[in-house]
Amino acid sequence: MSDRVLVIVPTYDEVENLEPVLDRLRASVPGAHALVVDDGSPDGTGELAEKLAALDDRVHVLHRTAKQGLGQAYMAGFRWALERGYDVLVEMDADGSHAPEQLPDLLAALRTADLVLGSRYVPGGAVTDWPVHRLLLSRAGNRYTRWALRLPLNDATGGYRAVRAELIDRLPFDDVSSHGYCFQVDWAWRAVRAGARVAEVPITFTERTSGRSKMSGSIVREALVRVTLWGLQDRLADWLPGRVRRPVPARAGGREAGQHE
Ligand SMILES: Nc1nc2c(ncn2[C@@H]2O[C@H](COP(=O)(O)OP(=O)(O)OP(=O)(O)O)[C@@H](O)[C@H]2O)c(=O)[nH]1
Ligand SMILES: [Mg+2]
Repeated sequence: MSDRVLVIVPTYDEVENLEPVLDRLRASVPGAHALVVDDGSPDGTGELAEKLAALDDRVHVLHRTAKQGLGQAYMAGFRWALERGYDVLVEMDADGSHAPEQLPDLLAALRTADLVLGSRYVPGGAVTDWPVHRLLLSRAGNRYTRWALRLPLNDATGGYRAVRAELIDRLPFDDVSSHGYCFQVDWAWRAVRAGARVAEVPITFTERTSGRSKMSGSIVREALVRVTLWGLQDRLADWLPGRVRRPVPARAGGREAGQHE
């Protein structure tokens, strides 16, 4: 593939995980570049990223001063990539949960799609080492999201994705304020409503073996509250067309295309 691929890796306290994941990425897709977006990790992840970047010109680092959440980190990474003319952007966690060895599958599917989601919940997808309550939370969260937003995706909260830069360029990101993995739902929905071709390919998600999870009650609450409000607002827009603004515009050519934006 001659596309210029940038893998965006957000980090907060991932000093033990970063180098192995970049090594695996280099072995799996040697032509890809990586951008580490570090939010001033106290454990020195940012300094380590600088050292790795000095040794390999395919590795880049974007430092941010404070921990502002996954959404802000990815949006900064997207801007960085668009300014530099990358063709394909990839989201990948630094903790080893997203196997770089499966990136070729995502990139292959991107030949006929604008956005490819690595999915735990399509046939062939899997989650290893998660306690039952975590798996239930994730599965229920995805079922609820699918129903509330009428979003035809099985794993809208997942964070292993490949996307064409053109799609990112045309999606409105200015009003995105989600912080945690709600950000993933937010922009997947925008992509579907924009009429993008979205594909899901199976991935095996592996729980981190080092470092601490940044998942928290407030991240789950953010997703639950926002998805519920968006779903209600979207249905109100069905019932009161022209009076209620959709949270995300309806698909171009759809019922209310262009009406509210
Ligand atoms: N730059 C930046 N990265 C973050 C922030 N929060 C999380 N990350 C990174 O985002 C990725 C996903 O975060 P995790 O803590 O693994 O969250 P998770 O995958 O939902 O939770 P686990 O399944 O428990 O690992 C990791 O690479 C984190 O280091 C943040 O505020 N800023
Ligand atoms: Mg993780």
